[in-house]
Amino acid sequence: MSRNTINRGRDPAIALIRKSKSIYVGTHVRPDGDALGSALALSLALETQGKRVATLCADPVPLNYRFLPGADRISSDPPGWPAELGIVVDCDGLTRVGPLRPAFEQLPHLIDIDHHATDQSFGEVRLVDSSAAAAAEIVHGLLRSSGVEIGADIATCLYAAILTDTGRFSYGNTTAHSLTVAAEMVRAGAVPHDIARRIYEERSVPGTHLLGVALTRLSPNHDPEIVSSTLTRRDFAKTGAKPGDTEGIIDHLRAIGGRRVALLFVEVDGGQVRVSLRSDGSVDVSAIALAFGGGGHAMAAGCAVRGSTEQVQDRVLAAVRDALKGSSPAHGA
Ligand SMILES: [Mn+2]
Repeated sequence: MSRNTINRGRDPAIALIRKSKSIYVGTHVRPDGDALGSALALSLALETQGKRVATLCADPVPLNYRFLPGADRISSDPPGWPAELGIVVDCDGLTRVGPLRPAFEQLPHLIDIDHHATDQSFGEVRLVDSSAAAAAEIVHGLLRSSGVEIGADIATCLYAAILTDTGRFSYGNTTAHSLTVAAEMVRAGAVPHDIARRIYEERSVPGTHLLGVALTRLSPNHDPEIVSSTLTRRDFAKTGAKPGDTEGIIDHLRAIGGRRVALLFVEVDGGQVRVSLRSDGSVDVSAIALAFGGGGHAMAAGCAVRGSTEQVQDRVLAAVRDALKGSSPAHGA
């Protein structure tokens, strides 16, 4: 979608916000930096406009994001008061809010702010722009158009969101606009070295052991263009690592040269395997994830698939091989 699409949605969004006194801001389960940064920046901004705001996420805030201004306000349960409006950020479909879905579905008005390529947009106003590197870029545009003053707290949230969704400004989604907004946030008070240290340099000892397990279990070299690794529930039990400790492991796989697709399979409770997919840009992994009920972006996507780790590996790897056959390697990548 073009920038025009989001500009068309911006005025109706501002009008809806203006007439709403109470608002639920929600984001997706297993929240990442963009989910949290976007939801918090928006919540803080709405409060400066005198709104009553609840910030909702079904899962707890991972340790490395607890420094974000307002992180302690995030709740997994809707408050006792009803809202006139719901704003959902960084969600590729309303199902992504998980158990909070009924709380948002019953609201009279809903705004969807998202940047995923697999269009599963919802709500009466949709600010969806797949050219945005992060939902935070769209939130930033909305705040700008609303005349909100962006102070250090909001700037820190938006900077953290863009930093993480662009892989520290290294993924293919990074644009001049991403960097311009980031620079503007630094001018407004975000401190790059402090934010990077808190997000990326807080890995626990059990989390580091889990990373070690993933790295020693790289897939055998049958597929020279694919690299994958698998973590089982036993690995978590043995290392003492928590589910959130898998964050960033896929980046180590992605860093292996000459591989077009990197995959991490993580066995989770309930007989499911969570699959993270990364691409060098020559193949759209969001299409693969979508075929398994997931979603994401061309270069970073995910899905949860029912079955044993072996079954899920076989099925997903077969789909990846098919996709690789139908495309050629990225130019010069
Ligand atoms: Mn995002």
